[in-house]
Amino acid sequence: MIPKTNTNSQLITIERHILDSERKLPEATGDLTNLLYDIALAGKIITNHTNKAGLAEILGDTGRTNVQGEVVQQLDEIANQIIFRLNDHTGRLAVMVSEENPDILPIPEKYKTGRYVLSFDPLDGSSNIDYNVSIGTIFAIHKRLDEDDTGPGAVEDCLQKGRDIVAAGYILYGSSTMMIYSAGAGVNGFTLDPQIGEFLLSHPNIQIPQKPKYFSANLGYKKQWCLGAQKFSEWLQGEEGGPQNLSLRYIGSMVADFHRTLLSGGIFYYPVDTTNPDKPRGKLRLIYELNPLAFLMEQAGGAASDGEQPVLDLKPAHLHERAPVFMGNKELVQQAEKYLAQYG
Ligand code: AHM
Ligand code: MG
Repeated sequence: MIPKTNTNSQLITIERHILDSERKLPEATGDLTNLLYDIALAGKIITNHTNKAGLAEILGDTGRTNVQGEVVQQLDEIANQIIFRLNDHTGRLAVMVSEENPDILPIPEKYKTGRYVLSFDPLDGSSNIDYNVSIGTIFAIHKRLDEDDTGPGAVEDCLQKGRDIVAAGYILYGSSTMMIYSAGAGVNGFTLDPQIGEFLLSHPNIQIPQKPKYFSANLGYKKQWCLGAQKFSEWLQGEEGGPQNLSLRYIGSMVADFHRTLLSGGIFYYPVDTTNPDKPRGKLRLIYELNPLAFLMEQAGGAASDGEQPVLDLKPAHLHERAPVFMGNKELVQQAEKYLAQYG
């Protein structure tokens, strides 16, 4: 007997979706498709590890030995290595760069290099791991600056603007694992079915809802923020004619706060802490965190700004550059820019 299903809904795996999108591009070589698929695979392997994160062996400090006398690794280091090792030998990448490493990650000499550059934060929100709160992997893909170059990639290849991203996305390890990505033609979301080990299309063509529902920021630091960000927060809470009905949500994992903002509408922001001279440009990292998510937000009809200009137009001067961020519904981001311009 044929099982009762909604015959209008197709089951589309991420592999099929990526392949179908590629077929629409006559110049595509398949490299980007395979690269995205390898990232999805990394997400499945990391899911396996995060699901076991409550077990002592994984939660121990790096360098400590467990009862078997093995050196224990932290989950963010494990995720970092999984992504690197899945991608170092495929011939698709010229170079990689990770939030976990101070310098670029060259492709080992024994392997061929390729046309693409992969930037990633292997496990964003890692301070939340011990509390069983959602964390995620964030990534962006650029073409190398000189596509005909067959030598190793260089730091300049990694210092490109977000505006030149070819594809970006994140994998969210939450109550289920989801992968959200865009290759420049809209944003699509896939949920991992753990029984069959496949990401299935669950959120086609994501657009940020017009009516914002939540705002999201660490208001615990409000007094340390610049006056513009403080005034903007008060406006969000209904002062000076601001919205009367926005709810506050803050997880402290940017990838999870972003995901909720994308699906529900609203704004996520992380301004500059004026009392922290070590971080004059805020906390979040432009290359690994802000650019990929800003790319998705713009693709979904929203906006992302550092308070003055679109995040995607910022040119990183160094690999671990930070920037303040305001991302979500366009009119809320514009309002943030207005307050920052007015009060500084
Ligand atoms: P991480 O890369 O060390 O995990 O730090 C980044 C995280 C973001 O996910 C999150 O938005 C932010 O730090 C939270 O910071 P805070 O605790 O200052 O609110
Ligand atoms: Mg991070």
